[in-house]
Amino acid sequence: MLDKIKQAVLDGEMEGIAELTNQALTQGIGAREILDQALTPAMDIVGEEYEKGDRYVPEMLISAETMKGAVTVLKPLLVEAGVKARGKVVIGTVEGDLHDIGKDLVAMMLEGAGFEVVNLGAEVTAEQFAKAAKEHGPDILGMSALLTTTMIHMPEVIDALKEVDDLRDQIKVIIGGAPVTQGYADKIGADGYAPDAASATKLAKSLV
Ligand code: B12
Repeated sequence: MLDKIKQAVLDGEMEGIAELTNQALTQGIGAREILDQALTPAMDIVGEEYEKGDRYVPEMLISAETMKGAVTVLKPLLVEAGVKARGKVVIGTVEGDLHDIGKDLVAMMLEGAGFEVVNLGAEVTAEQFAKAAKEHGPDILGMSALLTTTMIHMPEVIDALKEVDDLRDQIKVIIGGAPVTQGYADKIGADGYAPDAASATKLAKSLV
């Protein structure tokens, strides 16, 4: 059963995943077991295949969606059992930028890896990022930018975090998006950069 669920995530079988997950639960397999022994290993493989170039973005999205379908079924049980999230991430695309496909992919992969994710959407101003950081108290704040004209808002967000109760000291800041580089992350004082969703998950795990 666990192998079947793992394979369904790898194959992106969105339609059947909720039923399959429910079947496993009915057979007495625990929610935690399904998460740790089927879903998480499947997404690890998806991430590895993407990094090697054996899997493309649409396939990764479909697997991430399939995983989400299973997680939706398991979530109430996991919460009941007191399984703590790996950490909390607030993520959004910066002001003036409406590209959200990559950011949503990162958000989905983070959820798949066990993080609680607050997705602020696109065109998020520095003030909105800072307000959300104060409200949700995340471990990590993630920013995405796809335009050279909008990535310049990233340091503004870092400054805004410094201005609200020294939030900058309590939160790790990670950035990404096509024009963004490790060099830019270093320049603006971010804690990390990742070129894709799979490495964003690795980065987030390493920071909490
Ligand atoms: C789809 C798209 C659009 C769609 C966006 C739809 C949407 N809802 O997102 C639409 C049509 C609306 C659009 C509009 C525009 N676009 Co556009 N768009 C693209 C396109 C083709 C694909 C972007 C994409 O989704 N890639 C797929 C995802 C999966 O990849 P990704 O975003 O890079 O994300 C990955 C990583 O970067 C990383 N990542 C992303 N975010 C984060 C965050 C964190 C924290 C981390 C760790 C990692 C991470 O992980 C992601 C997943 O692996 C790109 C070209 C390209 N090939 O990139 C142009 C592109 C980004 N657009 C461009 C431009 C110019 C525009 C417009 C200005 C066009 C115009 N004249 O109107 C407008 C701007 C609108 C605005 N204000 O934002 C240029 C940008 C040039 C530049 N250097 O500034 C590009 C590069 C095209 C080009 N070659 O000219 N666009």
